[in-house]
Amino acid sequence: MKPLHLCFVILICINSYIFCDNDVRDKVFIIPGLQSADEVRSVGDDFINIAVIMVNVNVKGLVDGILRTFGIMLRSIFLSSKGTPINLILITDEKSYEKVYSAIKISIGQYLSETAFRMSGIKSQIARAFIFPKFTCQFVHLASITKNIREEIDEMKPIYSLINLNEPSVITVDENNATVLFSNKYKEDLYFIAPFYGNSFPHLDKLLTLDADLQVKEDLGVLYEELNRASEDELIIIAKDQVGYNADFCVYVQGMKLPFVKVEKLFGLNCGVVLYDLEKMRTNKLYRDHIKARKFKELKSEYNIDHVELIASEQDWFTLLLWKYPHLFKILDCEWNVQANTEQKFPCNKLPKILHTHNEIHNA
Ligand SMILES: [Mn+2]
Repeated sequence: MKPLHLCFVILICINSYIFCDNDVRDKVFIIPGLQSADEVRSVGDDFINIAVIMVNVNVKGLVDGILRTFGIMLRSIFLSSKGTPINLILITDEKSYEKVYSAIKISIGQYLSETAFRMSGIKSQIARAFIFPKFTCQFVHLASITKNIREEIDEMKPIYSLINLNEPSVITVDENNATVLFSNKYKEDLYFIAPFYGNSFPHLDKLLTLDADLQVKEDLGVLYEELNRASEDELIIIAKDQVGYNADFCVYVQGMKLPFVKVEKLFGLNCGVVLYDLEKMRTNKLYRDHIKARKFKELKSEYNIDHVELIASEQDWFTLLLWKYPHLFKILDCEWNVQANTEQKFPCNKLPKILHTHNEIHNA
């Protein structure tokens, strides 16, 4: 048999292996339909739990292109996988559910066909096709999370976001007039749920959350391992902000020399890639005390910054909590969340393991 014919036979075999069932892609959706967050269970000890919020996919202008961007991220996860099994949890709403479902099926199909048919480097592509990760998918209703924390969310909104902002606004970052277009979307419920993930997912122990505008270049099991390396008190693993959207604010608070601030040089955080130890979030008394109603307002007042407008919702709350209690956080290496904004005040100079594209769905 000529080499070309042999290649052709191999490709046919791969495809019949992958598509031997009706549609193997449907098998990833272990629980069809939307479920409540408190119903979500681990699908196996070897699986990592990854949550992505995908709501308002139909609202034009708010998140244009989110499905396309999400598809790119999903394929990048498959392509960089070395086989770590993934349980993907989509936090979504009724209107978005079917579109997100289709986007996942399409991404799996595209990945499999691209991988099988790519003619260059056939050996490695064949190897990749066979290490497509064990992959399951569950859909969670956003409202099943927010209904239990309505009071807390409503308390946070006016103090950690520009609740009255109706149009995107421009914020000057530094003396060179570098600007960030700050979206008016940060007053949405979905930007206030992260502090409560411990209680929202009572049957999960660990969770990695990803923005939809990422390009993943490393097996996410490697990142998930960080949770096992964290100390007893480190509940949340998160990278520093590289854009510098709140750089002036950091300098301002630093200048106040508040005695309870335990971080030497203040910096912001970015919630694009975050690891949560949910079990520790449920059991750590200090943390639990701080996610009670009235505590969100109290924390901001303690800094004597009631007159300062905070803009980035839960991300800014995490930042204030970090400055006071740094032992609750582990700082993730910048290579796991390289923020690709055009203007970066604190650029990461490493090759990205995750590139945070900050495209049109995410302006800051
Ligand atoms: Mn983002």
